Amino acid sequence: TGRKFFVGGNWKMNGDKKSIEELANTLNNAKLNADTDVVCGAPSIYLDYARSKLNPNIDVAAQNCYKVAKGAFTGEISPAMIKDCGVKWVILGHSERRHVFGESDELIGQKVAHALENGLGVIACIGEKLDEREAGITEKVVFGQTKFIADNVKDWSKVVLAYEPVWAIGTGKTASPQQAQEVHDKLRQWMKANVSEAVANSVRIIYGGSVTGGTCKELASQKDVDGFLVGGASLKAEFIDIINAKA
Ligand code: G2H
Repeated sequence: TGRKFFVGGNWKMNGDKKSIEELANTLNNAKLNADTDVVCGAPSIYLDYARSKLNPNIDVAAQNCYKVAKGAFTGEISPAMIKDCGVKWVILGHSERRHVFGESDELIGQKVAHALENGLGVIACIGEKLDEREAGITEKVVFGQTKFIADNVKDWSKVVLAYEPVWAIGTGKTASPQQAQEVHDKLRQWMKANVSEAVANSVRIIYGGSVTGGTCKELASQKDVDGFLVGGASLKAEFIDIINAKA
């Protein structure tokens, strides 16, 4: 496909200095497929620490950021601060940000625009809830979320789209390879119709939701699955198998 495989870890609100150092040692000493981009999403307070412990071939991502550079926004961090810590990526629009913290499509779009303007790469997350899938509106939901992201992107080479069905997140219920492939294919068609054919062919669409060492290979073999965003399994040595899923 010409699209470089991309595997992101999303540590969520887990870990401490001791466990991050251990995980970094494990990843630093592992044989990682050189044809895969690897990014670890650390809690904001440990971004600097994670960056200092991981080898340079492993990138770090923030799990969120705000939509402006600085100011009176207690508790928030900006893309400029993330970059200042040597961190190149940010995860935006994760379902936990949307559904636990009530972030709107509009706010996520504004964050995407600001992060890109400030030179960060963006892992932009979308995904339907179980009731939406059961109501047959999966496409409508993910296309709608994608539009708010797409309207804020000029340079798609800095964006990775992460499809994460909410019903598969942290539930141990991975989407089947067919279910993932079907939505990824539809998203690529949407990109072709609404952005451009070139972007549709080059943008990486990664899958997230209970990916494990056991499920990653078959998912990775799907034509439009260009990598993963991994939560629980990214905290374990199993993450190495997922990085190396594309043989
Ligand atoms: C989905 C995923 C990582 P998990 O949120 O973003 O987490 O693999 O634990 O389902």
